[in-house]
Amino acid sequence: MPNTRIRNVYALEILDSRGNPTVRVFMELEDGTKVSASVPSGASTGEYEAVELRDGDPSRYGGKGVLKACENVNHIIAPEIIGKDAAQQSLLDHFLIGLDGTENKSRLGANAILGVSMAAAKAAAQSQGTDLYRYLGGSEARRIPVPCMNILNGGEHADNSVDFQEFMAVPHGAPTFSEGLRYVAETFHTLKGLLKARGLATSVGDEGGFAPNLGSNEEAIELIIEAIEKSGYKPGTDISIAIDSAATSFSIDKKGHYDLKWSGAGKMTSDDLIALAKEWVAKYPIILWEDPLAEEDWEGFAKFTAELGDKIEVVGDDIFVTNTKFIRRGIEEHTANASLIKLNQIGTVTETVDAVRLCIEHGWRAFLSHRSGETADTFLADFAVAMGSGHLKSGSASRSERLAKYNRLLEIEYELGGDALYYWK
Ligand code: 2PG
Ligand code: MG
Repeated sequence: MPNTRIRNVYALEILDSRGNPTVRVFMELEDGTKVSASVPSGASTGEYEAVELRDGDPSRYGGKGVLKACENVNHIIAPEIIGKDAAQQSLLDHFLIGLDGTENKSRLGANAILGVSMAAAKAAAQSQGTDLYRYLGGSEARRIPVPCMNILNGGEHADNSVDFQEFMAVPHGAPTFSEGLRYVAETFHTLKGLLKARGLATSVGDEGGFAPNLGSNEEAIELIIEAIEKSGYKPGTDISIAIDSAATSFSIDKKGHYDLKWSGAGKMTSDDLIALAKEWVAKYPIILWEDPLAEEDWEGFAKFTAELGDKIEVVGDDIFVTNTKFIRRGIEEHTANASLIKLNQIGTVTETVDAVRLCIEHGWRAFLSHRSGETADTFLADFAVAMGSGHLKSGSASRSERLAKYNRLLEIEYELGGDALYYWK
């Protein structure tokens, strides 16, 4: 048996895909295994996410430095976990939660804790000569997620006139992951041509999708449908559309009032947004809708789900923040029928696994997700296969930090050969 005890662990401040500091943790085991893990960072964050510790020192990176989080790894966490077994993931994660001692990981920082937690999983897998997806998911781990590719960006991820943050192309009709990826990558390129032909910008947003100024939010859908067709695919059969409104970013109070400020469409209530969604779902091949309403709008969310939950997947992101406490409430109140899953919203691998399991046990779906600030780390790809939850979003077909995850999934599919599974539901 390899010796998976931790010999050394330390953290380094690195930069993410937006050029903002984030944490990279290095871990070495007694058997000589060496790994590193890098932590992502969001822009449209939920209020109750685990705390991403930032230095707040305006003289460095506009206050966004993460030296404190790194010091916490080096001076508080390291001395406590050196000698512990990296292969005992949940014991280690619960030890870290206890060492932090707060409910939202605000003392040591979720960025510090998650880096250590991910590094331990990677180190234990590597030491055992096992791929990470197998180590975390066992021999059953063979379902490759459908790539929900965010080809058109708006909201806080872009500087354009589109209110909804993400318009994703979902190749659920493809026979395999690699074919699905090809379907949507081709659609991305076709969309570029369509935008160019209309004299619209083809510069990209934070997640690599195009960020043109459009006349309305609906135009985004119409353009994507045109791109799907022009690429030779059938909307609704080969490729459908998923939307992340990220509605918290345009909510103006905690009472179900919104301002679609980027497009200039103006003020709307929860009921208006629900009516709009009903109209679009009837008209367009929409398969999934994330954060159609804001994180505090539990009532609006439940209404949305009552109206549309039998037709599409309704995903809660900011409202659940990958936290079993909020997901459990959502299950009881029929708030949605799926939860977005982001490792750094909750801050340890074990708690993220718990959130996925809770969803699946209650007939909900778990939608695995990157953050808008990413690194080249491919942990998410292996994690999504390990969880077998059937779909993931990792941005568009541009920007290497996005493609790194899709490319890792290609590798996993290749390695699994005929054993790989690919289906939407
Ligand atoms: C989201 C995410 C990822 P951010 O809202 O789902 O796409 O964005 O990381 O900015 O929260
Ligand atoms: Mg979201």
